[in-house]
Amino acid sequence: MTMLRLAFSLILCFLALPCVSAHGYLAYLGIDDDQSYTNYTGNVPNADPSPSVIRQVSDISPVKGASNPDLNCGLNAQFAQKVASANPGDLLVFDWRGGDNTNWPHNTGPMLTYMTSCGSSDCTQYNSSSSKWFKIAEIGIVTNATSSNSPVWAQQSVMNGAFTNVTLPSTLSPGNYLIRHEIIALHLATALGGAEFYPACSQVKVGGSQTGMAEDSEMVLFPGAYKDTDPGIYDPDVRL
Ligand SMILES: *[C@@H]1O[C@H](CO)[C@@H](O)[C@H](O)[C@H]1NC(C)=O
Ligand SMILES: *[C@@H]1O[C@H](CO)[C@@H](O)[C@H](O)[C@H]1NC(C)=O
Ligand SMILES: *[C@@H]1O[C@H](CO)[C@@H](O)[C@H](O)[C@H]1NC(C)=O
Ligand SMILES: [Cu+2]
Repeated sequence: MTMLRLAFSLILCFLALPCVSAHGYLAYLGIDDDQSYTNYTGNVPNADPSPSVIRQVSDISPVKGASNPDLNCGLNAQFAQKVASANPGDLLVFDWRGGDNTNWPHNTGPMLTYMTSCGSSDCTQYNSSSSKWFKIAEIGIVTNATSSNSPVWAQQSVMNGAFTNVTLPSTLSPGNYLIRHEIIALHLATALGGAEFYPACSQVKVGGSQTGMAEDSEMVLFPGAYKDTDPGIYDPDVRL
């Protein structure tokens, strides 16, 4: 960025709204099973909660610091009252928005999806702070997120207003699960501790009769999975 553009965006920052609300949250979760589509509404952070399948967070701001307990399910995440239904192989449709309900404001960094079992309970009172999570999807730099077809972070398409789609593993065992979808925004990751983590947890009951489950050695804790010094979390040369 040239000095002129830098100065200009700093001025815009002082004058314009987008700078104060340049964070966001998971506004909706869609589940597409090929026969029918259900769109579950999340709660605006810190608003009066309505029954939802998405755990409400207290602010649109990011979680900062890889050892922050809020890395688990987002800032001060609360239990949600409802549970979504899904089956192995269903499409999960994550709909992230900026705090003012406009497009997601960031375009730099990966997106990851983890799951954990709530055991025999239905997740509505399940505290996942010491849960073991397994990863079902991750996406970083892609070549088809924009019409130009040049390599960009997949997160660019979220900034452009697209959903982020993830397929539930086709072999997943039935049961009660939390799905933790996470955007990591790296635009400030040139400084140690600068990465912005946006985890969001949704409560689902998976049906079917599959038997697939992750091995213990494939599971991680949140916090625990990342370190502030990891190459993908602290990146002086991050591709902006
Ligand atoms: C869910 O519904 C809202 C309101 O109609 C819509 O704006 C949003 O795009 C939908 N999201 C998904 C993931 O289907
Ligand atoms: C889960 O447990 C942690 C650690 O005790 C606590 O800080 C957090 O508030 C609990 N979460 C909920 C939603 O009760
Ligand atoms: C994600 O899935 C939804 C619902 O099936 C679909 O409308 C949308 O086009 C998909 N988006 C992408 C980027 O594949
Ligand atoms: Cu932000």
